[in-house]
Order: sequence, then structure tokens, then C-alpha cells
Amino acid sequence: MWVRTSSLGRNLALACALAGCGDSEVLSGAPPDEDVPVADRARPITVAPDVITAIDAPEAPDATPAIDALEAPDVITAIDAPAPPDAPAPPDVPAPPDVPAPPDVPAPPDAAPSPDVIAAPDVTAPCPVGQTLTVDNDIAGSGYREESANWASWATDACRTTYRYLSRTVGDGSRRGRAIWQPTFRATGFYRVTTSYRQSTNRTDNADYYLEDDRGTRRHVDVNQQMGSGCTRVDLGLAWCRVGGACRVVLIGDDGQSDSADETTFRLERCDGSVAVSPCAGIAARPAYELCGETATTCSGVFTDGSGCAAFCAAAGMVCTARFGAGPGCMREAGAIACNASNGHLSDWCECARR
Ligand SMILES: [Ca+2]
Ligand SMILES: [Ca+2]
Repeated sequence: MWVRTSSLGRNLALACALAGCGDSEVLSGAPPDEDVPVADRARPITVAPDVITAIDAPEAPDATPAIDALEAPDVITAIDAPAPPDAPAPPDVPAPPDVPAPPDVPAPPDAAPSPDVIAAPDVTAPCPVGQTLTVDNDIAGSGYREESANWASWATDACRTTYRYLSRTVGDGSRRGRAIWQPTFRATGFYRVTTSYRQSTNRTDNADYYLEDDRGTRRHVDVNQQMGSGCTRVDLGLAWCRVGGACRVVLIGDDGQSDSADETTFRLERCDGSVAVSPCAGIAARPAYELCGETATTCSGVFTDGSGCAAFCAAAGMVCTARFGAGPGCMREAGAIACNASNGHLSDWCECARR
């Protein structure tokens, strides 16, 4: 069912409405510090200098020579003729011959890729595990951008220098828009993706983040930005990103509330240059479908268009094995529903497996 569970944020909003502590943007005529609760306004705002580089230096790989140097042959000590008794000077020891250059090692032949494997470059380079790509509104060229003029900046409790937020005092005043974090990848593999925002009662209780990776998966994470404390970080999951790919995080401000956007990091956990396409890619490619979990042979997630679990699973060439009520944001409810039920639900949770 499309059931939005009661949230603390909504209670906060109701409490504020009753107590008169609501959105300062509305009540105060949008002063410059519209985004900051009253208690925060006396606090000095310090803007850190923008000296942080876009990409942390990767850990240096172990210095492993490509080819071990050949051992020098034993020094030749042969003496052709015994020294005469009256010639005590030691014979010259011939210098060892030059160490011959190691022969070129032929590259192994490329393995023939199977049809469902994405070929990726850079699979033989040392893997810079731990390399962290930081994308932020305050780091020029790091890969952060916005798709509307509805964003404003503020510094209080920012995770890095300043954060951005949808404001009704700028742009068209609708507080709608998208923020995108898309770094340039130097290694192919699995990255842990973490985003951040400044928690505030002025923020949306429904920030829609989408983590899109180069396997074709699109993971939806719904965040209540009224929850947390100051600079708050959220793990969006693992993404497989390749050199030259289009891995990214998209925050869609769609509800007229104020989404907040700050630093997002992509930390390399392991290199893997040849990854099978997700078995659930067909589900992930449909905007009305949310992919919530996957294995090599199963997918689970939520349809939000009333199409039912048979259609949901068929998008991945699978069949429904279980169905539950659910709301958008991968919120599964208790109580099983028949896979083929015609219950009029706009959204349900589906579990799928190969035929
Ligand atoms: Ca920032
Ligand atoms: Ca939203």
C-alpha cells in the first residue's frame, strides 16, 4: 500500500505549527539566515578557506617491481695462470658481465568476454583501495552541479564549508530542483557512497536520493533530513563504477519542501574491472520501479505505478515468489499478499526469482 508511516519529522512539523515555531522562511520574511533556527543565529559563522583538493591522493600501492631483476652471475674468479712466486700482486678480477636485460614478458591473451560482461579498462593497475573521491559544492571541478536556480548556500553545521538548500527566496520559489554528484573515476570497482546534509527542522522529511551505477542499477534511498544532528552523513550503499562511466548520486527535490545537499564521497572498497550486469537491471531501468535488493538470481523491490508484481518481476525475466504491502522508499510492510492479487494498491513489495 502507499502508506506513509507517521514520522518524527511530521510530528515535529505539527508541533511547530501549533507552537508557532514553523518555517522561518514563511514567518520571518526570509531574512538572510532564513535557514537557521533562532538559537543558531547568534553563532558566528566561519567559512573555512577553500583549500581542499577535489580528490584525495590515493594510497600509494606497494612498490612491486614488475619483473624481478635477474641475479647477477657469480663473479668470475678464475685465474688462468698461477702467479710467479715473485709476483705477489693479485690477479685482476674480471668485472662481471652486464646483467642482461630481462626479456619482455608477453601479455597474456585477453580472455574472451562472455556476452553479459562489461569490458572495462584499467584492470591490471594496482588497486588504490581506500581512494576517496570527494564531490562538493565548495570544490570547483569536483563534479557537483545543480539543475535549477532554486538553491542557496549557508554555512552553519555544514559538512564541508557550506551546504546548499532549496530556498523559496531564490529562483522560481518552488523549492524544487536536482543536485548531482558525479566524480571522475580513475579506477574501476566497487565504491562505498556516502552523502551528507545539514539536519534542520526546516528541511524536507522526504529527500529522494538515487544512486546510479555503471551496472545499470538505480538505488533509491529516502532520507528524513529533519532527523540527525548538525552535519549528518548517510550511507547510500555500494556502487560499481568504471573509468569513463557515469556513476552518480542524484538528489531530487520534488515536494516543495527544502532538500539540503552537501559533500558526497565515493570510497573505493575493491577493484573489479569485469562485472556481470545486474540481473535486476531491467527493474532498475524503470523509473516507477524501486530496486531494493538483489542477488545473482533474485531481485526485490517496490512498484509505484500499480502494475503489480508479475509485471515487476517480468522486467528482470523473473517470476514473483512473494508479495507484501510497501510504500515508496523500500519500506516493506508485514503481511503477505498473493503474488497475483488485484488489490488496487499503487505500490507493493515484490520478491522475484528466476523461472
Ligand atoms: Ca559543501
Ligand atoms: Ca521528496
